[in-house]
Amino acid sequence: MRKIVTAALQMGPIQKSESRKDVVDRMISLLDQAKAAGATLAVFPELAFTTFFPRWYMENPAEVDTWFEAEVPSAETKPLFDRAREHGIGMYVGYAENTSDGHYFNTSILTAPTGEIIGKYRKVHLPGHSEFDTERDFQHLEKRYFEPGDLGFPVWHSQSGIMGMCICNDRRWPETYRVMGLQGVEMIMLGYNTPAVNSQMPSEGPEDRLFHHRLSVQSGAYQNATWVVAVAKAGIEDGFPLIGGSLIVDPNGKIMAESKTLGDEILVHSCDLDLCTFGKETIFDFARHRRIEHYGLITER
Ligand code: CDT
Repeated sequence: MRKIVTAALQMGPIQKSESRKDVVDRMISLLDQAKAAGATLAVFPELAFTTFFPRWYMENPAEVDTWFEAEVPSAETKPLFDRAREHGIGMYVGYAENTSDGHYFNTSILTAPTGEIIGKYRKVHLPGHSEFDTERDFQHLEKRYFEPGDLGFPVWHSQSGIMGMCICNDRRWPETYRVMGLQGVEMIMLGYNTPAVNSQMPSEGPEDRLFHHRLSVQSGAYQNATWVVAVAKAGIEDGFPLIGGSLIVDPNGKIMAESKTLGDEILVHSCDLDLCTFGKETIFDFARHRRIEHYGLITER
């Protein structure tokens, strides 16, 4: 058995006024709980160090830059990385990345339990819009602040398994899971910030939002015979509600753990990666059963 005791570290809201230091202190407290529960893998949300700033329209580049990390770890975030290394916990952490050559991405990194950064992913599917939209109840300006990820969907070997990453809206696209599935992925980690109402259709509220979230994650796990750990930033940020519903889903698509609150909360499950084998060798043995001669349109349009 290849078991990874995995902690989904849901975070409650982060208000616009909160400092990186306060947020990192909260994250360290969650990591300490993960350690006490025996975890060697911890998954944090998308854009974990700040409020979900793409809801704010900004024109001043200097103001935009304040939400991005020019280096990770930085002086402010290093204590988190130090604590993870001391605990022997590998981490998935989402943050806004400002590269040294002037690019902007919605990024996640993966560390090994030794503390080394072993993987980087940049969000491919950017939802929302790039200009202020008067038709929406609130803004979702990811297309303004981020470039589409340029790294594809790689996988990494760590903790005796094959690990993959994606971010929030990526979880709604079957291609995300399948590209990693084709590389044998056994554990997909993802963080998210999902508004609890649809800004373009207020009748679509938290129940629908949670339904589509579970549907996407559970089907991605089942159809690719992989664990998926999906972790929210939840609760009301500066008046704008985000769903919770953090999940640990097994390779059969079944929910093994789900968060109950909209605050900082830890879910722990011992994920046996060998449970991926049956699906990968039978109904989802891609080499035997896929019919790629009929799939061309997927990459043509
Ligand atoms: N962060 C993120 O990707 N959120 C999106 C909201 C979609 S509505 C513009 C999501 O898919 O949850």
